[in-house]
Amino acid sequence: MLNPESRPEANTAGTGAGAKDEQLEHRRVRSDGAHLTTEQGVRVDHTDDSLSAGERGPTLLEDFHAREKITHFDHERIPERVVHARGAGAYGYFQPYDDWLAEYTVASFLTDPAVRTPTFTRFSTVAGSRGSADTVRDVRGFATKFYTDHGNYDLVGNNMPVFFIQDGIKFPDFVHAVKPEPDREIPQAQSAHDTFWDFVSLQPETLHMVMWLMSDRALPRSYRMMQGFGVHTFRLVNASGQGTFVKFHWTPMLGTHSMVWDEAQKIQGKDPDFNRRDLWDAIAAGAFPEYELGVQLVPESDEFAFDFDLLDPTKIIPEEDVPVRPVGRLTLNRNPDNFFAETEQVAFHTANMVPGIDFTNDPLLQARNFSYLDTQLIRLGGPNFTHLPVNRPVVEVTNNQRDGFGQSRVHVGRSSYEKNSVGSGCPVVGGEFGDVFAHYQEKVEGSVVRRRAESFRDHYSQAALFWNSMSDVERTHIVAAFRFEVGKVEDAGIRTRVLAELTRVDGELAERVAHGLGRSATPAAPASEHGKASPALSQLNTTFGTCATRVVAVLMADGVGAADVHQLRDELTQRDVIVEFLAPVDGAVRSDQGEQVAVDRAVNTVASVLYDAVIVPGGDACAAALSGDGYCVHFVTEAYKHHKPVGGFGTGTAELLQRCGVRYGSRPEAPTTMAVDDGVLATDRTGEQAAVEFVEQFAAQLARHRIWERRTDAVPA
Ligand code: HDD
Repeated sequence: MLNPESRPEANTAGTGAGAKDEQLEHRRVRSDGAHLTTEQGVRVDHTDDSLSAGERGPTLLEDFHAREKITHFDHERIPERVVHARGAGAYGYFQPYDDWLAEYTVASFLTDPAVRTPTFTRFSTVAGSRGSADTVRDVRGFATKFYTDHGNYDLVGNNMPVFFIQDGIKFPDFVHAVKPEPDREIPQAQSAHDTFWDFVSLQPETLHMVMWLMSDRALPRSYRMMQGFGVHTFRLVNASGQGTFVKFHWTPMLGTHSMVWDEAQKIQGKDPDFNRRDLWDAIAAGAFPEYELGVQLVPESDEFAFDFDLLDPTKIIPEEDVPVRPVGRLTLNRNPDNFFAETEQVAFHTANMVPGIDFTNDPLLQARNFSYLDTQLIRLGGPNFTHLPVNRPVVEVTNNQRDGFGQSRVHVGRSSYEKNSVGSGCPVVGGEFGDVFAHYQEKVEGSVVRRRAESFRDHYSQAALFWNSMSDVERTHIVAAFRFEVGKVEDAGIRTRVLAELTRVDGELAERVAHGLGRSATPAAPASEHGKASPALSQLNTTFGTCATRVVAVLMADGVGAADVHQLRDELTQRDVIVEFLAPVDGAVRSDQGEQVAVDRAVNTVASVLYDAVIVPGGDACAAALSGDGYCVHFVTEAYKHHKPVGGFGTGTAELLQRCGVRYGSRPEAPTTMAVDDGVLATDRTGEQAAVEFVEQFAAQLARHRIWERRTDAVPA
């Protein structure tokens, strides 16, 4: 339960924020109190038995109801997205903080703080199919459709700021390599296989992105706790037609946090819908996810001021060189009504642009501008997918495009061409820049060539920059990820080539990976020894400080101190922490005073990997019962192994934590005073004041997300 006072109102009116919701209301169909009819609106008397000649005879063709019902069912599926098939979406709104960006763009949805623009955002994994698990090692999609007053604008980004390839013509090759191998169709939603690493080893341009993929960024704790990036350099255009290069960044207000790999793998079995459920539940509980939009701006005069090409999507602009300036905030405040109608049918397109934003010649972006429209034609069955409720702009659509499968507009009048006189010359073409989209007038000249620019050739410097910028713990995770992934590669030649490429990024990285593979790294000088780092790239340098919406398990059994657990829950809920009471069986446990304490779930229906922290309450009988329950002991040990805060509150809990292998700093036994060490907090005190002090300290640990410095290699879970 969240603290009700901190819940913002859903869909509170603001300029335009409710416009999409109002539009959708006209398309919502509710069955409450309705009669069952055919698609023709004819009421049906019976739907459980087919019409047949005699009770045991053949089914009759004239049973139009059965035929229609089965036919419709037979056609229910549409092709899944060729990439990003697995996803979850939510409606919301975007609101700028102020108007400072108006100097650079005429896009009022980015510059007018009075305007709340309705949005739909879809998060996704990339490689897996629609039914694959959420917590795989993968890039996450972060695509937002802004239903602006000037038409739809789509920012189709990822949670990593670079991409695997530089030119879209290689996208089919890349996707074929990462998808399940075509003969056996395995592995599902994994990059840990030969074809992916074969591609990587032969295409050094992938290396920078591969560093991100092997990092904790590929294992977000929640869609609510990951960054987003537009990736490409785009262009803002102001009222005088002047362009400025721009990179878009989304920063989650809850901080950027990840899981550990072991945990992510286990969640794939315990709750394959983990991230989807997390998003839905948070929005349903009123804990609306929020992200700040920021921009890095580069004047056109500085186009060549960097040691990389701004048009190269495998490069970042270090934030230390060009700071990210805040623009406004996205709030996701409404779950869709129907997954298929909205989340599945939403159609994003990088070329959905509005006045004030424009493209650059990034060759990856140029290909995307073709691919997204093309893919919707097969996925959604024809050119009228823009009429689908989730895809419709909130502004009027008037043009001379006509007919096609699923045409839902009834165009009135005789003219469907431009210019016309019979339709009074309508729809009228043109208007002031800002109201109309006019392509940016960039001067372009050159010979027709099929050749990569020299400025795109350095594939190692920023891969090394990323490695240099990581903390020790992040480096350890990256090395472990490479060992896991390349360790799954069967072809020895591919392993050798990957190690050779890593050597060119950083010698220490290559050596540590090679060691895990039982090899020695091929000696070669790193291609880049600039020694530079960008501190902003380390997740440990992102924002910490809130424990809101973290989920804490309180394990309990008969004999628990009822007043204590309720007090703990109240104190944590005040901080917007979600608390669940778990016990060996569902229903209720009997407290030390003989009263019933309601249990939220039986512990065997969940697992520690689904929680951010665990608390074991006393007294002695409860602690003893939990000590004797293997599932409960494993729960605590595993949470401890995964660097989560662990708490013991009340008598007997120090012994219980010891039984679970929980160490207190360098000591095996937890002391009974109220002190925290290594993310473990234990006390044998009880009562109201003790609970207040305990939660104060425990919440601070929770806000750290994970106790990364805790050594857990030897923990057997
Ligand atoms: Fe893409 C989907 C993000 C490169 C072709 N892409 C898709 C989605 C996201 C991205 C978030 C899911 C949208 C949704 O939720 O419906 N894609 C990216 C990013 C890229 C990128 C950040 C590099 C910077 N994509 C990329 C290239 C191509 C595509 C180079 C093709 C040349 N992407 C597609 C697609 C998809 C898609 C095939 C599949 C389903 C869809 O578009 O609607 O057209």
